[in-house]
Amino acid sequence: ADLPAPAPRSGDSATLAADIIERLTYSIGKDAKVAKPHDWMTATILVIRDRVIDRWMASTRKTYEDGSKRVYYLSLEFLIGRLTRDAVSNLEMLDEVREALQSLGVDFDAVAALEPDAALGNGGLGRLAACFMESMATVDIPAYGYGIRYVHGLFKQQMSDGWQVELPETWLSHGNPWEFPRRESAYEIGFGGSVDTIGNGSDETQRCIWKPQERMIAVAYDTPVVGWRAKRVNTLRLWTAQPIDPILLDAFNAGDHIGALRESNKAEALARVLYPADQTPAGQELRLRQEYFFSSASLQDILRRHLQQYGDLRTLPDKVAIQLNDTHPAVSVAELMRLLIDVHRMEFDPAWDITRKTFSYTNHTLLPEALESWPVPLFERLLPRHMQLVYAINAKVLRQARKERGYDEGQIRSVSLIDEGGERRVRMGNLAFIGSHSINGVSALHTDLMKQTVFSDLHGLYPDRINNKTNGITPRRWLMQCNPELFKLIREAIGDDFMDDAEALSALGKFADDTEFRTRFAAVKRENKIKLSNLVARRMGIRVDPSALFDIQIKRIHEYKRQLLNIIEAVALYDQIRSHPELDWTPRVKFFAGKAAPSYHNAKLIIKLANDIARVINNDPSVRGLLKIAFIPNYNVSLAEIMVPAADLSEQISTAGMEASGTGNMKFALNGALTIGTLDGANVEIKECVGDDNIIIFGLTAAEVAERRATGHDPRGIIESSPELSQALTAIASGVFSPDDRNRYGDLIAGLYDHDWFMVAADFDAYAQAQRQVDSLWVDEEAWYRRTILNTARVGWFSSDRTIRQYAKEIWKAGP
Ligand code: DL6
Repeated sequence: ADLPAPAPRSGDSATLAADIIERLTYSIGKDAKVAKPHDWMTATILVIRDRVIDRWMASTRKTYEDGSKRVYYLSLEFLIGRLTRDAVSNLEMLDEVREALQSLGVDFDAVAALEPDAALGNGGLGRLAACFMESMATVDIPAYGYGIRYVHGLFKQQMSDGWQVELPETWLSHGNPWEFPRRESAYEIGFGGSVDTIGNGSDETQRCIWKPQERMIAVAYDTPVVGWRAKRVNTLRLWTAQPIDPILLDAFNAGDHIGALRESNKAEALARVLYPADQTPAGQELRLRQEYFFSSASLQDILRRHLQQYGDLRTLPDKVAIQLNDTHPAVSVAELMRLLIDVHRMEFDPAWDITRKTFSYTNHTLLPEALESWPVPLFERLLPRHMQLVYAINAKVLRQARKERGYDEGQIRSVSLIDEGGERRVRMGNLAFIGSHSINGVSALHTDLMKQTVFSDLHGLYPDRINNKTNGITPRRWLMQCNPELFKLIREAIGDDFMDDAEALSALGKFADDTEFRTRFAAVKRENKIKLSNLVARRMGIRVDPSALFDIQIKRIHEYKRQLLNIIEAVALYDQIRSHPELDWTPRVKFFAGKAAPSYHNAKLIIKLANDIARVINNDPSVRGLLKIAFIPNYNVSLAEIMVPAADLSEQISTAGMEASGTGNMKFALNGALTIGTLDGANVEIKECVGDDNIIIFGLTAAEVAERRATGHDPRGIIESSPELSQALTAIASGVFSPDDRNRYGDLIAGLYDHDWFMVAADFDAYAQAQRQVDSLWVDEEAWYRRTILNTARVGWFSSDRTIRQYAKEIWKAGP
């Protein structure tokens, strides 16, 4: 029967205000007179959510009706941050919501700031997934994000005497008004047990029945993701794990009260914590369980939806595209094969054909230590049926490699799904590659290196599969929302086109030579710098001068990202300022923020070093405030939203060849910062867009780094021939900055003399020189702002809308 549809909710401020009061009363049960700030936040979110729901249902209905292809983005990480401002702004209701709350005596910004950051990711990979979700809705692609609803997102970072201390993150402690539990969308997930074989055909035709020893239920929680101008609302579906039997009553009645909750605890442990490792292997059984759990739940959900609408799995690749975000969901390849063959009774070959046509895989790192692999015995114990399928797929591929390509034993070893060197391991990168029709890198350089290095033999076998999709960022969050004053200024200058097409920012180029515009651009930057200055004063008691050059490096702490290079340069500069007080030094504040993986010793030591050095330099009167250092604790998306608009200089200084893309580099350039960087990741393409005069490039190229590593280089010689560098290193190593423990940095610095794997010593002089070039550019204020305006004008191409359109057209064959 035709059921009456509710009237869409109005967005005028009077209705919004009345609805907020209604929610406060009837959903939260609070009188406005006694409502706490959190109550206002929840009521406001519920009212905004209603406006989102109207469009959400319309989007879902439309996809059913027109039979469009759906895209599924499988990612173990979604680094979302706060959602409310995003949603309100994309609904274009910011002024109305602000007004509505104001009429109730409540400040919107204060309410929005209460929302916890959803930190369900470690860094770039997770933030990219969040930008992609927003862009998929914006460019009108029917899409679902699938992941895990971690109870504890990425740990909170505190500093204790300059050392990183990790505390649990509790984003759900006040509930999450954005999400909808979907108890009906529940799937059984198995682990362990044995496989019964029926029939006696070849490996590929036998029917197998997996009898898992352990089972649990995956239950969905849905969060709507609103695209720009609310054209479409997509779904982020996160899984939580529940036991099949919440309590083992027999055990309980027998007095074993703890044992009675065994199943329940085991299930809940699975989705409890996000693995905090970034680019380092999380070699834990729980991690493999998480990967399989969310892959299986998502695939069962996808197949159910497809069957319900189309009734035939053979059309899966026509209607479904599944993107594997890195190798974390790679076990999906084996799981889809299992579901097609064992559950839906398909033969191996057609199942394999469907699998490959459905999956595509994005690689996000070339670091060998971050390429996932699992010990065969562990994989076999947890997923015995999948192990059989991995062997069957492997046999097929290796046969083809030998026969069709004449691969020799070395090449066979390299393309195999099983790493036979030492302990036998299942290679998840090879599984994702072999099971996909498209494998993409995330910047032009990274994609080339993928072809030449990790996947060279697989590329030889399947030369059409590797392609590039340079990363992007959503300009809504990373310009409109985080930098409202700059957004307003741009809009006044060039009109609204850039709001729907970031590349239209190019019209701003002509304002680079307009003195009045430059002055206003500089004034906006100054206001943003004042905000950041206030934040460091408030949180850390460090006073900084907003007219100094704000030099910012924010990202995970990793040796290849070379925060150490930046810190050593600060020490060298400190020496120079003291030795030459007569010179005209550019006042500079070096800001750092970022988390280190809890088990990553050197990364944590680098944080301590930054703090040790900051203490000495910030308190040395002979520096006269010309150099200050602030390591701001607990970096997250919300902090980035304050730091990015305040930057004059963006530090993108990774060892060339090691940063797959970077996305911070794009955010800073869009907000009018100049980049100092190596020819690494997307820096290469940023340089092409902004022009050589508007970026400061230094250091070894990826090819030169590879060459030095292959032929060996002499860091000791390099250090000894650079007085600035050797003086800085000697000071650090001898304990000048760590009088309480003079040997603290001995080993860290010795590593630079001995091998310098990350080319810190090798690039030091070039970096220091580039920094002095920055100083001299800074002096000419007009020319500086001319350059920064050109950065903003020329990086519209790095919008994730562009990236998503490329995925849609070239990989998924989906969307308008
Ligand atoms: O593609 C997103 C992002 C890149 O911008 C960074 O350059 C890259 O380091 C990061 N990769 C990872 C890999 N983690 N794992 N596995 O986070 O991806």
